[in-house]
Amino acid sequence: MHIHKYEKLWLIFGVGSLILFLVILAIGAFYKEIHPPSHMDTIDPKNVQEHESFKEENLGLRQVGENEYIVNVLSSGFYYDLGKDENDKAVNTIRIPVGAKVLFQTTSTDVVHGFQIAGTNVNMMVEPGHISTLETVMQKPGTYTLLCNEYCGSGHHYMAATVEVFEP
Ligand SMILES: [Cu+2]
Repeated sequence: MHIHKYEKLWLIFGVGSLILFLVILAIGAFYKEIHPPSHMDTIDPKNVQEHESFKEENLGLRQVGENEYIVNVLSSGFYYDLGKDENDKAVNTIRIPVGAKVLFQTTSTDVVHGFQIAGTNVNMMVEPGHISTLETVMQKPGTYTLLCNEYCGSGHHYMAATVEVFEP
């Protein structure tokens, strides 16, 4: 069968761009580990304390294995509740050793918020009634900002916390 030269070029271009698209998708999914956040678990947004993970004493950073951590966070206007320290002060900085496996769990008690740790692959939408979870490995040491990237009201720009990834 004879295919015209231009038709051949278009076919190569079409198939080539499809392959390029799939390669970019695969790099994002498997190498950079960017996945859509899970919204499988539901919760009553007016009574989040009823859920084990969001009881006051379970908020913030907890070590659950040799190099494994869970971070439970309540997102609400305009503040990330990371629990309290030993002096009963609200925690605004969490420190995680580099290379640690961390499971972030968060939910909202009011409106939709964002949960992004700038410079990492942690980026979730936080919806009232749903528990957003994301597991990641903190790869690079540094000081990162956890911030809200969904406009949630007049104090939106105050909604931030700090994540320090340190060399143990
Ligand atoms: Cu916001």
